[in-house]
Amino acid sequence: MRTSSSYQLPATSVVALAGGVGGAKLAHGLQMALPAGALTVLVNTADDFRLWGLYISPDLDTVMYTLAGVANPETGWGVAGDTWQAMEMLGRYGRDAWFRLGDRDLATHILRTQLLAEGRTLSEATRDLATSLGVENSILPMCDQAVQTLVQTPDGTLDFQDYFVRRRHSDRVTGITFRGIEEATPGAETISALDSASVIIFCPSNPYVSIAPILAVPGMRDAIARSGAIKVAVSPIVGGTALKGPASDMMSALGHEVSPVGVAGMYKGLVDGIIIDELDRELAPRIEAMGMAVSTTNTIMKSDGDRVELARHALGFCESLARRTEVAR
Ligand code: FO1
Repeated sequence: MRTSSSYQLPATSVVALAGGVGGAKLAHGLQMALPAGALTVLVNTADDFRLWGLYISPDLDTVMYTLAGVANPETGWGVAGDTWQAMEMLGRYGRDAWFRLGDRDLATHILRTQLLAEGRTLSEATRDLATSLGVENSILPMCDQAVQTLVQTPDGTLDFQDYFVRRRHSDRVTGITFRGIEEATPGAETISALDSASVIIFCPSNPYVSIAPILAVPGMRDAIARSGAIKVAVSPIVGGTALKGPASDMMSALGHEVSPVGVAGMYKGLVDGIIIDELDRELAPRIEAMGMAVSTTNTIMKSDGDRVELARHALGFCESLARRTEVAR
């Protein structure tokens, strides 16, 4: 869905940092609110892994399918109307198909794996796939090098999808590391998008396993800090819990307050402001005391209308912060 009355910030070019379903929903809202081509979504790839010989990039695909309008509306990941015959056949071969890959989704993994085997970078393969699906905005992996999130638990260190999907994120998390991050580097397109951005939005994605890996790519924090863009985060924590996934469990296990105040603390120094849900309105003064501007609105995205409303609100908040900065000069 693209609305005809696109919100226009002057000279807008927007970078959204995203991972997972919440991030993809706001990226979709931004796509609907902005002119085609104005948005770059910078996506976590530390969830990527190989399965059945295929290179799977769950967050890139969730963003790509969502922007292409083909995401499964029930799960948020995978393709709408997909079938599961390949998984059923793997079951007949006696294999544990714990990570559910739909038949159409499998085509994406087959083609991406082939493109990478031919020597294309992950950025190039992503552009090829997204363009074919009709996506008019840029989707960029956080880097082209292999980085893997490892989750430390009392039962030992787990690969991310083992922790997240196979074990249903039920283990207590004692630490998170990103294997290979030292060798990672932001791509030239990422640096150029951040340099020329007027707005950078941290989507309501898990701060530990979606946004933190992006920020951990050497040079990324500096590139964001150097950018003249207005930077705003949207809290993924509403009313003391995460809308989806293990973010709130991770926050309490890792010693952060499970609230937008805890989220603000994690992004302090990186963003100019944070959007929190109306339900958390009373927490605004505590965040403002940290030197961060706060705006409240409905952040729960149940419909396409909610996505575009939140995107417009975020862009409007950025515009008001830009005006405030102008006045202060
Ligand atoms: N999440 C699940 O909870 N179960 C699955 O079987 C599953 C399969 C899957 C297949 C392709 C894909 O792109 C994503 C998939 N996800 C699945 C979601 C995904 O693993 C997580 O949401 C992210 O890694 C966390 O951002």
